[in-house]
Amino acid sequence: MGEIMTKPHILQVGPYPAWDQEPLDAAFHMHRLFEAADRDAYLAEVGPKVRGIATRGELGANAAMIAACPNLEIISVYGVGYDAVDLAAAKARGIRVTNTPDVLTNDVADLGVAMMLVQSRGMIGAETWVRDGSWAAKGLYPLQRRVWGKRAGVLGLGRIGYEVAKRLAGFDLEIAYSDVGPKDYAKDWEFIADPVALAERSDFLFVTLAASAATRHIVGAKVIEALGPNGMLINISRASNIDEAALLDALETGRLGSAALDVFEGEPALNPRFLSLPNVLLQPHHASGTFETRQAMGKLVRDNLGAHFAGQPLLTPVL
Ligand code: 8YV
Repeated sequence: MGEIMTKPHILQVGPYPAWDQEPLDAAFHMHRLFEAADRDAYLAEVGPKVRGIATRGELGANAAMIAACPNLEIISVYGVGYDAVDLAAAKARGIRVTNTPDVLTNDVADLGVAMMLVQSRGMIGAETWVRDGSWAAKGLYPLQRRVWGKRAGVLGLGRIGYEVAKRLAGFDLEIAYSDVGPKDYAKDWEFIADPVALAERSDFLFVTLAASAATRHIVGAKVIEALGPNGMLINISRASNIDEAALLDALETGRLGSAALDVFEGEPALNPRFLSLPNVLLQPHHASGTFETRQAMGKLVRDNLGAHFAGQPLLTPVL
């Protein structure tokens, strides 16, 4: 060996924890787009050197970013969702794309189920009731809604949807799911092809679909109203799967009972109408946000980049 390797130049779209940043800085020339005052000027300057993009699920890599990097070979996504990557642009140029599946599945499922429990039992309000002295001053906290034994619908029975359903089975929920077709690994659960029919028979509807142009607003006014005034919508996928305007209208008018949401259109800014609703539980896109999972995600991002530049097979390729 003994040859001096030139470190590949990587465009970094968003921040990573120090435990990822340090090894990335050691192995590659990292160019931090998110720190640039003028992103277009920065892209024009570093783009020609860039052979890899390291991004986050929600940030992706758009056509302009890909076009600004004429020598781009690989896009490594920190996240299972790659809907924010312009796959057509990548494919047209033979650019490889990787994501971080599997390592986050259980945490995302945990958070979805936790949101259902917290919201159904009114735990955020109950905590405030204790902290602000209402318990002593006003007495008993209002009664809440039971979870166990109810009917849950899982929209999208992929890796995350499957883990959600498995957990719900532990709460003796009656489970049904929608997907492109029945799954052989879901024999105990009812398959209902039509999302409106799924929502109609469900008390809790979990949205666990990989987002794409085909699933955009798949949860529209009809699904939301079928879920109804006693129903709860839980979204741990992407905001684009839900017609957010229809959701806000239904929550404001009581045509939908409640929602527990980890993702929002235009996040981290969100529609201020959400903030004045008493019947929503809001989370900051944090379903994969544990030390353990984020460490595994960061390692996969690095290992995919490392494998690519070493001429080895990618660990978790999308393209
Ligand atoms: C991450 C995600 O929060 O996996 C995904 O697709 O959206 C989340 O796990 C995100 O990608 C981290 O930036």
